[in-house]
Amino acid sequence: MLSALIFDVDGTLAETEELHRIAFNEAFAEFGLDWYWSQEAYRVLLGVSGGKERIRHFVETTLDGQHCFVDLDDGIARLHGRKTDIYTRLVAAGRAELRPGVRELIDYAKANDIRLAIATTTSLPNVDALLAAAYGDAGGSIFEFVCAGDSVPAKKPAPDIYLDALLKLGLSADECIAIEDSRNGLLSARAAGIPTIVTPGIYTDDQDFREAEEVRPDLVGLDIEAVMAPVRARSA
Ligand code: XBP
Ligand code: MG
Repeated sequence: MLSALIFDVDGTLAETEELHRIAFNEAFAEFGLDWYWSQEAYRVLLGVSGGKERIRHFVETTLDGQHCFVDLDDGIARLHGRKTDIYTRLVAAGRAELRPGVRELIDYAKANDIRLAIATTTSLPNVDALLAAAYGDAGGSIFEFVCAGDSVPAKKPAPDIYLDALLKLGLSADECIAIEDSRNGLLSARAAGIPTIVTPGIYTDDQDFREAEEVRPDLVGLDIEAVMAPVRARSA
């Protein structure tokens, strides 16, 4: 019995990673840093989940540990905080739209008593901004639980954020379906035992999704019950 859909956010609910990249570069410029993440570089950097972790990885690898901050942790925190402000402003200005089929699938779930949750690496203000842009004042009530960012010890591909969603929902993994866009997200959901549908995004279209129940260009026309049939047969 399908009891819940657990959505990823970036690249899944909406194609947002290009906005994140723009926000990172604007924050770098505001801080007077000569850092710039091209689309090509960002595709590689997205292998590291979490904006703060991604900045640290960039410093430790591309910059060989060289930076101008007196305290790197503090510098990353301030830089990422500014990036989040810039990103949420871009989303509030209407620069992010739900991907094709997302709104209809959410409507179907609500009409058929399928519960809804979010499991994302991104920061909570980013989720709030996207849901407000997509649903207005109702944005805060679309998903029963929003599990996001630093609320768990380890980010994707670790299972932590999906295990947190299962715990909050009070459901077992085989009662749910996860919807993701990236290999990190797929591995995270699968490590939590959750069957997963993947809709690759512009930055993840070259990744390996062999562990997915289904890989599709978008969610238009998705028959979610049909996806669950083989899952139910396996767990019968
Ligand atoms: C994708 C991520 C996030 C975003 C940037 O999250 O890895 O880090 O790239 O957001 P999702 P932050 O799990 O929704 O695909 O800078 O707030 O981390
Ligand atoms: Mg994603």
